[in-house]
Amino acid sequence: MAEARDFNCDFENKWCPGCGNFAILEAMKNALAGRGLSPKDVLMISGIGQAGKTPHFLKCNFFHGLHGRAIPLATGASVADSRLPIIVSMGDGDCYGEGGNHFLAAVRRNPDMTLLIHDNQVYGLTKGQASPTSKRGFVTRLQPGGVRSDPLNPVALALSQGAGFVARAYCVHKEQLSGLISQAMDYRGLSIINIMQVCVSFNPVNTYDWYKDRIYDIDKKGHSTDDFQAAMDLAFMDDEKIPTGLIYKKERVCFADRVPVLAKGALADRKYDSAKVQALLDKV
Ligand SMILES: Cc1ncc(C[n+]2csc(CCOP(=O)(O)OP(=O)(O)O)c2C)c(N)n1
Ligand SMILES: [Mg+2]
Repeated sequence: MAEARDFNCDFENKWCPGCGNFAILEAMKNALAGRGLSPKDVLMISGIGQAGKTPHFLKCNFFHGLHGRAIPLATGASVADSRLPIIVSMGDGDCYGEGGNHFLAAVRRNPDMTLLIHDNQVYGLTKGQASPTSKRGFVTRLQPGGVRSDPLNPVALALSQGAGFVARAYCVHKEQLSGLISQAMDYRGLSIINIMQVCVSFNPVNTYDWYKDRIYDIDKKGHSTDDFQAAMDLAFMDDEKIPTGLIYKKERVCFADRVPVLAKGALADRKYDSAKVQALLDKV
């Protein structure tokens, strides 16, 4: 029987005390153990940032890639071996800024992976610059007059582009989050969970106190996850009330089913025929 502590890793953790990432990590371990998985059964992929360090602190197979580039790495891995569940951990900057175009491509392709975005609305690792999800007026040392752009709305963006599994979560509500992670892993295709994450060092606005009276669970309000219009309404939160839970779910064709050659099974199991490859190269 798998337990959350099987995923503990003794790599020294330098996240700030009180960081919302600790709760996200715990929710991940609970979700994985709850599914009876062991560390060798999971592949985690991340980019750069504090969120990108998550796989260092979780015992599993992992690849820590370049800033913004976790999604293409994960897509490649899913093509090579579609049997391994893939979890991608990215920060808001990593996913929607540096990796924004990869995010869009992934929504269109629908590769089978669970994408967790640790959305603290700031560039944490590099000490507090504005990110694409920072609110207008958010003051940082680099933006002393406040951010002038409007924030990106990741949930609305994912929905509008046809994503088939879109959820919003809050780091403190670990039980809801681990349940969502597990549901996301059941979904065949790209499952996106935008996790509202507190950054105790560089986001003095969106604190634990700030979230306390704003966050609410949509499951308790009888939301239908197949209602696109209702999902869009939930996407456009106004900061006074922040709905969390599974916002939208529909079946879509997975990337592996769009590429005929992948129907023959995992590439990792295929025999490599050097003569065929050479013959192909000789034609060039
Ligand atoms: C191509 C590239 N640009 C910029 C950087 C510098 N950099 C490293 S992490 C980071 C921001 C990370 O912010 P986010 O993705 O929100 O993660 P967080 O640290 O907040 O978890 C930046 C700009 C980099 N490493 N590579
Ligand atoms: Mg961030």
